[in-house]
This record gives sequence, C-alpha cells and structure tokens, in this order.
Amino acid sequence: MLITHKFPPFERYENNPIISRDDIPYPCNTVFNAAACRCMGKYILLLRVEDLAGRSHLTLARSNDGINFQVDDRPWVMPSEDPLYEPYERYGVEDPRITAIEGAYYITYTAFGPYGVRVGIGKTNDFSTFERLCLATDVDNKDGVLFPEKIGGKYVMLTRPGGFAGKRGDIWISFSPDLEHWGGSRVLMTPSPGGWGSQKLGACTPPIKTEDGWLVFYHGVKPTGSGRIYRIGAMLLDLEKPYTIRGYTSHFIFAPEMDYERIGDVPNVVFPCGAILEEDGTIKMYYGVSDTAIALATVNVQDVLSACR
Ligand code: BMA
Repeated sequence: MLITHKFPPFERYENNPIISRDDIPYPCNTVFNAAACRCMGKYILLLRVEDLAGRSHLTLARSNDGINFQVDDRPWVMPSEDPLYEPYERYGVEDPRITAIEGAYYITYTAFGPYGVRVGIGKTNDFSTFERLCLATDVDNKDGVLFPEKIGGKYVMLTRPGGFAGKRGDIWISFSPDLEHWGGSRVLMTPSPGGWGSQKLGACTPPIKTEDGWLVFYHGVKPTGSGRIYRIGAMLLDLEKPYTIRGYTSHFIFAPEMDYERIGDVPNVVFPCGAILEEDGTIKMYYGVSDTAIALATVNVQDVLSACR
C-alpha cells in the first residue's frame, strides 16, 4: 500500500541547535536529550550532559522565551553515591523526562550501571532540590515516561523493556499506587517488521492531554547498513483507558534531515525528551540531535492530532 499522507508541518528553529557544548559553562563532551517543562513563569530544560569520561549527568537550563537558555554552572543530578542507587547509576544518569503531577515535578531518567539500565524516578517542587524516590524497574528497561494525572486512582508510566543487543524493544504501560510498586503491565505498541521503527520503539515525551486522547511522541529505530536511524511518530491513547491506542501516525512524522541531525557522535538521531503545549496550540518539541546538541522544532497540536486519526 502506498502511503500518501503528508508530514505535519514541523518548523525547525532557524538558529538550531539551541544548546551545544559551547553553552555549557564547564568542560564536557556533549549535551543532548533534554527534558522540558514550564515552572514559575520560566521554561526549564534538564539537559543530559556527557562528561569527558563519557558518562552522563543532568544539568538545568532556564529561559524566559523557550529559545534562549542560560545553563547552570554546575550539574544538578550526578550519579548517586548512596549505596541503594550507586551500583545502578555508576555509568551515568541519562535521558530525563519531566512530568508535572498535582503541583510537583517528577523526573524519570535512565540509570545506567554494570547490570544494565533501569528507570529511576525523582522529584522536585522548585528545581532547587532534587529528591530520589526509587528505581522503578529492574534491568533492562528505559524510556520511562509518566502521565501527568493519575488514571483510575493510579500513576501510569510507559517504559521500554528490552531492545538491547539488537533485540526487539516494545513500549509497555504499567500502573502504580505510589510510584514505586508497578504492575498491571501490558504491551502497548510493538515494532513493525521492515518498517521505520522495525528494531525498537520507545516513548519520548510525557503525554499531553488533548480532546482526542493522550498525545505521545515516540521514537522508532531502524537498523541500516550504515547504522541506526532514530525517527519520530505520534500516538493517541484513550484518556480513561490509556492502554488503548486511539490512533497513531501511519508513518514517521519527524526525521533527521539537517546536517546537525545527521552528523555528530551518533549520526542520524532525533530524540525528543520534552514537549511543551502553548496556549495557542503550538507544541515546542525539544530534541537531542546526533547525541551532540539540543534543537527545537514547533508544530501545531491540531496538525499532529489529524495525522494520528
Ligand atoms: C538510545 C539512547 C539515547 C540516544 C540514542 C542514540 O539508546 O541511549 O540516549 O540518543 O540511543 O544514540
């Protein structure tokens, strides 16, 4: 079948990338894959910064306009030295997502250590202090993304178990009474053989509530003769039964095209971890490019919803 739908019109910010290594006030290798939210009138990005040893930590950046960011002069979340966490974060903390729930900000991140990757959850009220809550999964699980509301009295999270060493990786959904104990897990979306996300999929951005359902951007990975390509699709989940997919884009809707998306430490990667819906219906999507910098693209939410229908 020939797919004839058009891409929803994403517009890349003309001066992309908006943050790169030169903007980090201390020595590092790269900065990429940033979580995003609004807090007390400011735009906040939580940056994944890879240090010169090759391990990642998280650093805050703040902005009044969502484009020009001031990066803190020191890391905010380093791999933990607490014996409860240290063995699982020894190689770094990566790929954060921020979800505001009932007035607090919850941060999911990938804890990376000698046993593999796990999903960690932390909390802040003001982006001053950071409190670790738990490691919510065992290995090999990552791409943890929390919903902004409890549904049926439970917290809801998407994760991606598997997908390592060339194996398939699917998006799963799980439920919890307290953010620490997760269950009721079901598979939500699986890679389609031969397609743009044929090897693995993972949730990218925390669900945005719309009249048509929870809107989630997700990535799909396709292996090729010259390495993997990371591209982006969108799906809509039922507001009350979020394990039910109401719609999804029949093809990827955003992909590496510009030089800064194609060239870097890991080429051909676009990897959003944050999306902010503005009052006028514009979504600001913050995405890592080639594991080397952070870029911004905007799209109208209605255009993405129609592409999902
Ligand atoms: C994924 C994650 C991302 C990264 C991507 C491309 O597995 O580790 O942080 O951007 O690979 O290297």
